[in-house]
Amino acid sequence: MTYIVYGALGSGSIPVEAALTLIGAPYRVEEFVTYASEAERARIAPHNPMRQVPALVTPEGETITESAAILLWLTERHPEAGLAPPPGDPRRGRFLRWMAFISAEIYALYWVRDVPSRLVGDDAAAQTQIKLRTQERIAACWGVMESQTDPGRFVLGAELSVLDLYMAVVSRWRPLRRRFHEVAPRLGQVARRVDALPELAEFWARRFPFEGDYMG
Ligand SMILES: N[C@@H](CCC(=O)N[C@@H](CS)C(=O)NCC(=O)O)C(=O)O
Repeated sequence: MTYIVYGALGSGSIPVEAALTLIGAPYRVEEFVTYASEAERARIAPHNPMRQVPALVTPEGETITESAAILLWLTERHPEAGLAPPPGDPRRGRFLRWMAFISAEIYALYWVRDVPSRLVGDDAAAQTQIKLRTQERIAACWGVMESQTDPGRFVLGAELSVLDLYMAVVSRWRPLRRRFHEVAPRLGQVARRVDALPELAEFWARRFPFEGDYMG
């Protein structure tokens, strides 16, 4: 019954690993630092042809890719953990909306941002523009989410869900948290609460420590 997570420190596997930690399910991580090198991307290709982390191998041996799909699947498999409003719950639409939004509108931009030459080749000026414009787009998306949600203790209200884990991790990437707090102050408060969850303290310290320039 052990899950395998293909992941990397500080990457999109972190919300998946955090969810498994809260669920209390046994899992092990196989490290593929795909954002760091072509060699690592080649190494993960047999598991995920998109050459990305995260991927999850279920206890039945199925491999699931796409962070949002993995998180949703885990909430369905482990409803007792209460990490998502169930189908029929009035919060369900909002939950699905923002899970898809973070995945499609924000996370997807990092494929370009991390390696701008993928779209513009060796043109250094164009690469700089891509970095700047994706950064602005990401900040604008967080601003949209801020304006369209009414967070309480967590994004959907009183209860923690995988949406909070997803947002807390992705908002630590560029343009980094300081900017995130500027454009999304209420969501920023939620992110701070997720950072401070006692049940994840050891996990954060090990897999995504609060050091370096994450605040920006
Ligand atoms: N749509 C994917 C995106 C995954 C992704 O971009 N992962 C990054 C690490 S955070 C990666 O592996 N990047 C290497 C690459 O795209 O070449 C998901 O949501 O899981």
